[in-house]
Amino acid sequence: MTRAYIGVGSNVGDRAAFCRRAVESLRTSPGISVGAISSLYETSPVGGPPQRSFVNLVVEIETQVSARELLGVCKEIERRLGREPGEIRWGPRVADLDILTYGEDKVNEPDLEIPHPRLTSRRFVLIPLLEMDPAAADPWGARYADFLDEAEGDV
Ligand code: PH2
Ligand code: MG
Ligand code: MG
Repeated sequence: MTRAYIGVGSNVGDRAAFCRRAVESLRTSPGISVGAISSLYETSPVGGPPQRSFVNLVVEIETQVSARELLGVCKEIERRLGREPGEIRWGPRVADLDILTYGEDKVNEPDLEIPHPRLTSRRFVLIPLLEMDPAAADPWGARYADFLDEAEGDV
């Protein structure tokens, strides 16, 4: 069993409902059990075109599914919630599920980087993650709390 954290965001339609549906979809996925769920945060968009504010949360899961399979599960949930392929990078989206951490694993592949490469620069993921685990640290031992001051975005 591996503990992983998934960042969830939406800035289209009923943003909070899309975030909750994403969590429920993870809960019903084979081999995944959902643990703690952060509060929902309204956050200013970071990067991309001018766009509506986001609702973000972070969810803790315990899983037997590999990191690679988990990426597929996240993409499939996004697709089922209505996300269209080929959208603008960092643009509006109904649902975005990003693997933030996967145990102590380090993955560096073109389509999968763990820990998430922008985790430490985005307050909209650091704050919900630290709400659940204030002492959280990356696989090299750096504490996520130490990145908060330099990170971007209003939460
Ligand atoms: N996601 C992005 C780009 N910018 N900004 C906020 N506040 N929340 C997000 O989830 C977000 C973003 C790309 O996935
Ligand atoms: Mg994202
Ligand atoms: Mg994503």
